[in-house]
Amino acid sequence: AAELLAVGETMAMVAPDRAEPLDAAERFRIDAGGAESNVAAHVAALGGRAAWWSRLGDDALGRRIARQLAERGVEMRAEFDTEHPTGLYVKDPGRGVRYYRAGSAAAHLVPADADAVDLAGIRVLHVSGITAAISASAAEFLDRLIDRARAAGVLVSFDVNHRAALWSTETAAVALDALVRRAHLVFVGRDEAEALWGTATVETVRERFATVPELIVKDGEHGATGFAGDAVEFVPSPVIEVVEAVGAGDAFAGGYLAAMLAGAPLTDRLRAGHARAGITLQTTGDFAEEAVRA
Ligand code: KDG
Repeated sequence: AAELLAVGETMAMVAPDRAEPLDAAERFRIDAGGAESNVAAHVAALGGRAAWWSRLGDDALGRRIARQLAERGVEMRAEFDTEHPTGLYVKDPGRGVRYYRAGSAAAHLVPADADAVDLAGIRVLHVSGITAAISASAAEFLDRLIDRARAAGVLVSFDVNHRAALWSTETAAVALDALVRRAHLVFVGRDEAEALWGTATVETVRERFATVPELIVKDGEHGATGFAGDAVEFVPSPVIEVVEAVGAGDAFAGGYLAAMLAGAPLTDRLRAGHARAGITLQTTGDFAEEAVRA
């Protein structure tokens, strides 16, 4: 049975096979793309027991996502919505991403849905700030789910995942700050924190969120710092030739969480995060099983 449950929207991701602009690319893949399900897939790939819950459209893209995640060893708990579609996102390497997700099945999540999420036996609930950004009702759903997890003694893992295309920085800063403070384990980028809260250094991020039991501040190619209670560990990033970076944060979280579930100490969790991110940085996709592409 699953120990980790990831909850959040997964879309169909369209990405060029190679890191070339969308308007010129000829070959594409359609894969499951969602920050939280990516984390679950990485945990499963590393031998952890991971499940994923969200709502998909009852359409071909939704069924494709369900199949792909199951093939990656993720326990599929998603439900299908017969009225609203699966969202879509398209990668334009070097230029960012385009979302086609307004009104998606996941955007229609409501607070009562949180009561239907089965937390029995779950040690870690992994969620992200994206759910708070996709719709007001999904944000309320997320709040209620976190409340339930906390009440049940489930560790809440939260990746800030600020997506500037989905909401204003001002709105995001307030909402994401509150979510960080309610999590037990938080992943945040140093640059992301600076954009949201003006905390320019890794240390000022820790000062702002001093009450978070375990805070991981990732600083791109420099490295990641883990603050766990009074312990502080810094692990430099491996040197990687980056093909496309979207999805690397999820890979880091997946590596970290898999190591945590296996009982590894802080330094080893950070190392596992970097190792996993390094693989994903070498592909245009969101998820990679191993370093495969040149
Ligand atoms: O971290 C990768 C995600 O950004 C990608 O999978 C799409 O979930 C996604 C989102 O909302 O951006």
